[in-house]
Amino acid sequence: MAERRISSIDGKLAEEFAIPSHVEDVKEKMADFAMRHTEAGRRVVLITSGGTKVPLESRTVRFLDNFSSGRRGAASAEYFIESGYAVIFLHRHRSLYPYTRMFLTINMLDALQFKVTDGTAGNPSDVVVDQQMLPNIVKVLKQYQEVKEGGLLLPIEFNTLSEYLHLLKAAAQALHPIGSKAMFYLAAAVSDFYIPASEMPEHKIQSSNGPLQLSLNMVPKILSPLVKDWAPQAFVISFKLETDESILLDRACRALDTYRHQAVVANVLDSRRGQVVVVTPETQVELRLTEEEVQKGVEIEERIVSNLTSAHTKFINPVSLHLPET
Ligand code: 9Z3
Repeated sequence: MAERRISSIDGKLAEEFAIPSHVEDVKEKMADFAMRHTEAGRRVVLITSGGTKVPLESRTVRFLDNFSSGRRGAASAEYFIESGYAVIFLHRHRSLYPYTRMFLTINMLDALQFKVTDGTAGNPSDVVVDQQMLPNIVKVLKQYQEVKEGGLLLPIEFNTLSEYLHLLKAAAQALHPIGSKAMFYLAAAVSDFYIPASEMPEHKIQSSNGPLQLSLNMVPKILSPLVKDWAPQAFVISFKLETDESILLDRACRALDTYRHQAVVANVLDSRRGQVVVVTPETQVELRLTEEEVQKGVEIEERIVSNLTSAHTKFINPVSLHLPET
């Protein structure tokens, strides 16, 4: 019965969601990355990040989108790398990116100047940075270059829901060989609804036809085959977002019950930057920043990553029960 459900999700994926042409190349890259780092003694985390775009026309003019900025995923990638992980960063095109995320609101051209020599500016080869406009730029640049040199971050982009689904499946299969050393940190805000290719108009929907009524199908729950079939030994974390706090923990527990993975990070839209609950089958741990910590620039992702990396260690090396000899 369970097997039939899994294969029907797989079938649906192949039939109703266009397969990106580069998926096999990306899968090979991810598998090589995972194997190389595992052999070097590192664990590997696959982070999904950002929202998804659901097209309304196949020659897409309009689409449905959501709020996610990708900040959770980008910040978490940095803390995982700091904790010794290698990171596959499966992110929405143009959502926030590790390290550069800190400078996104700054106009680069305002932060750069030609160097002034002999009272004259203008040697085009000498450009200097105004470090007041780019706070921490030296520290962040150093970190970024170390990460690049160590090959610790593998960025993979998606745009549409179809790309996200196929690339996540490919990632899960690519990480299968490293077993429990793999963590899945599914922070992307993925649409629950879509229009199947067979029902999508090819051309731009005409407003002259009057008001538009949309009927959307349910997106298959791919957490199910991911946990049971594609990467059954991995440590899997999903995220649950609600706007109504009173139903949040119940929904998180239900997800754990349904998919049988290791933890759900539960958060409410408005308070997500300062407060989450990490829900496992045995525990509910609230992580919350104080006002003072927020002022100091502490980020909740540091706490989330610290909690989950410890749990991952226990997952990989379960403490064996030593009974006293009689
Ligand atoms: C989350 O709950 C993430 O924490 C956020 C992060 C998307 C809220 P930002 O990108 O926000 O930093 O702006 N992600 C999962 C949200 C989600 O759609 N989950 C689904 C659900 O709740 C299923 S996994 O049903």
